[in-house]
Amino acid sequence: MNDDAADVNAKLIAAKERWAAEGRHQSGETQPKRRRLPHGQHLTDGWPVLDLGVQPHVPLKDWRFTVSGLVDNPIDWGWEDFQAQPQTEIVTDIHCVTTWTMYDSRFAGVSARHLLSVVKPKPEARFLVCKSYDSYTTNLPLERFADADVLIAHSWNGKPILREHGGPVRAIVPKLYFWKSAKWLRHITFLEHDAPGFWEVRGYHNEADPWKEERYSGE
Ligand SMILES: Nc1nc2c(c(=O)[nH]1)N[C@H]1C(S)=C(S)[C@@H](COP(=O)(O)O)O[C@H]1N2
Ligand SMILES: [Mo]
Repeated sequence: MNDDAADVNAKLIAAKERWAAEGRHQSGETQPKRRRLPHGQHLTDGWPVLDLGVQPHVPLKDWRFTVSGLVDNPIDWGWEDFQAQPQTEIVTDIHCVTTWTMYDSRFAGVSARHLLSVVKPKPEARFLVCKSYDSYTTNLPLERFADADVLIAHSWNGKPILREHGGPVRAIVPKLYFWKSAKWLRHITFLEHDAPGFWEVRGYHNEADPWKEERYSGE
């Protein structure tokens, strides 16, 4: 090495020594970053439609939403009662057990938290079942339903949710596989004991957390 090269080399080593002291390139994250796409999922272009072969037609004038079971204040809302509640918007990714994931959907409606503040579940209420106009059911622990991002939704990306996607009103439970989000929502009942729903008694996982790949109950 000639003198010039030795000089450059020494400067480089000194610089690296300084970076080491400064902790350069250290991200500062104490945990690996969570990926956005859960394992086993792929991004979908459109929004697929999944149902039991029936897409109930519920005119707004006939629409009812009732809550009963272990609550202090059971409700029976028509469309205007529902619209008169405080409105909430969320932007969320949704994950279907059939492996599609859709990013950044904007849903509007009444938050589960607001609904809970109206119906006031009794202390012994620990679970609930959503029942739909097509007779579909799905069950949730009360603590999952009480998450800040759970909605009784009427709009998607600024427009009424189409009938094929569960309009006029469907549940949105963003943190769980999408079968936990009942379309054509008609009724919620609060219970002391868990009561597995349509897919939950047909081999789907009771908890349905996509980040744990809780797809089927046999796993
Ligand atoms: N009432 C009702 N809700 C339902 C279903 C259904 O058949 N009936 N299917 C579930 C399943 S398996 C999925 S994946 C999503 C599909 O919603 P989408 O058709 O809007 O994509 O709705 C869920 N909610
Ligand atoms: Mo599904």
